[in-house]
Amino acid sequence: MHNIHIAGTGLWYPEEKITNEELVNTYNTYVEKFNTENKSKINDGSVIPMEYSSVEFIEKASGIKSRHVVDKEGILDINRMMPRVQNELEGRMSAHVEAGIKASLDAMKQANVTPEQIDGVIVGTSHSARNYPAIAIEIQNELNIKGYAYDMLVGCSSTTFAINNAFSDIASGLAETILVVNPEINTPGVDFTRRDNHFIFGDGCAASVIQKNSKSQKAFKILDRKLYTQFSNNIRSNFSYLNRAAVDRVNEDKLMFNQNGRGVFKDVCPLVASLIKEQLNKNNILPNQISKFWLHQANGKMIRLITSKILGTDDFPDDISPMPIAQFGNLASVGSLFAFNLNNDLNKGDKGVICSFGAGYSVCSIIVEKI
Ligand code: CO8
Repeated sequence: MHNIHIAGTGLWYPEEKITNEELVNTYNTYVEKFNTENKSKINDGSVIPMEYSSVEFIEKASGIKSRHVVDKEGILDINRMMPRVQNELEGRMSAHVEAGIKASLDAMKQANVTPEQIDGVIVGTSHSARNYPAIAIEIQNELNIKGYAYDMLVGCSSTTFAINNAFSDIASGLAETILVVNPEINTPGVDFTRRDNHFIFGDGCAASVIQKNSKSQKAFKILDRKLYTQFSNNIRSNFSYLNRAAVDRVNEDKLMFNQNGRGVFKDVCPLVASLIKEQLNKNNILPNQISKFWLHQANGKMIRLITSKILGTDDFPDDISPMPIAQFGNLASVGSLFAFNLNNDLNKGDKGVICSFGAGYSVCSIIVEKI
């Protein structure tokens, strides 16, 4: 039997925050400008008028009320509609590394570990900031950690898949303590001129220390992991190094995040609920013995629906499945870890499920127990 723990977790998010009102106000001003500038083409039918967004729609459809972002001014500037960020050039620290270090220091403090005790660093994220050198190696270098480091990409399941890799490395004897870091600087990839996408994502980063025989007060034992993938184009980014040489070159904006939100909702809710139910069953745990479901934060309705399918009832308190999505929006792969970090004050023996799901499709569910 392995005693492998989530010894501590840490978060970082930008101070700047955009409310739905601010976002919709900018978007609707942009729409008004577009429709005015294209009035004659709209009238002769050659251009389709843009439609207005609304605060009511956003809150009802997603449960999102605000999101923290790396650059509020750039996103709300109707002549820009995107954050101002810098290229990942040598000579200055990567924004992903900076975010990663802040979350890591928080996690290491909670786990009560020093850099010398860490054997490796795994970065899991839905977006690679660059192809190489790995962001994880830069973090390893900045924190003076020995051993090895690498990056991995599994869409919105990158955080839990990375925790899973850390567990496997420890279980196989390769390491005793691994730092998992998950920067999710999403807003540079969002097309804020698209009504169906402009409200979804925020920026943030989480880190966790996965350790054999942790003595940390905050430690949770990892009881079981379940991983599942199934190919789908319903959440897709075609942005790639191939783009510059492509003979069928298209506008970069069209290559960024794209999704069929309805399709994702329909496919993923039953899939995740049945995977978690199977996993609990295999571990002889009843759904009502789970104190918390820390689920991927893509949509409030989705979180409630999945929880009700697992519990077999609609009648459960909201705090069983915490929803930091209201404040942070969709944080891609770190949503479930934000939910975990902000709501894990449990008693010894209490059990919970950390589960991410998203692009791929990819799902990773981890059952934990407070020690
Ligand atoms: N304001 C007003 N009306 C709107 C708006 C808006 N902003 N947007 C759409 N509408 C309209 C539509 O046009 C539509 O009108 P009509 O009925 O006349 O056609 C109507 O409202 C309903 O639209 P939808 O069917 O699209 O609305 P939904 O109720 O389905 O809600 C959601 C849309 C919120 C997107 C919902 O479908 C959802 O959350 N689905 C799940 C999506 C999901 O889980 N995605 C995972 C993504 S995260 C991930 O995997 C990692 C990706 C990597 C990160 C990328 C960062 C850039």
